[in-house]
Amino acid sequence: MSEIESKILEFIAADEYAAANPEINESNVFSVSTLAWDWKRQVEYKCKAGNHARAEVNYDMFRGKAIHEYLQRRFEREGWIAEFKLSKYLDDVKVGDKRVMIIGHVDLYHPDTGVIVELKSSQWSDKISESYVIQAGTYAYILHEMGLRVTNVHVIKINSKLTRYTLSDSDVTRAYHEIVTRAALAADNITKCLNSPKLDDYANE
Ligand SMILES: [Mn+2]
Repeated sequence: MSEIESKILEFIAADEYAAANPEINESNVFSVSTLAWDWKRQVEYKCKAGNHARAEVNYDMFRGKAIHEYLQRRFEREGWIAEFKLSKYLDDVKVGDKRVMIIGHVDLYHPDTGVIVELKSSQWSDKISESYVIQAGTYAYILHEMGLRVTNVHVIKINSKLTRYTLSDSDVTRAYHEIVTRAALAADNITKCLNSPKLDDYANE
């Protein structure tokens, strides 16, 4: 393999997220997007060793990253903030004796107008799924709680056509409460598995 091929593969496979957010490796730090997708996935990440192996070229993931970065770069020229990082401790949710922190990155946020955009690009459906609404709604809830302006919250699905869903206030509240519920379920299961000597058994539950 030539040097240039190695470099391209290395760039495609790079886990920039974990490099930029090392706290995600802590047992009590959960990702909003993972919880929104499936809280059991969050338990697996914390409880199952060696689950991070990926295919040499995960094309779907690369395609998603490329679409996000292209659009974010264009929006940034117009005053939007890309990958706006947020985090929040959940006082009543613990792994062992450590409070759980949820972290996330808003794809696009415009601080002057208060608009939030969550971009989605998976190809299997045009549908705006409930998990996308839960993710975007949680971001909106936390930004608002931080005292930042939040007016409109959109999920935009990019396929051969664009599909938009704009969240209602009740979507936002419901989303946040759903994430806290899921974080609590994940935390209980993670606490159990970390206290269990038989970590491998957990995968079959
Ligand atoms: Mn996104």
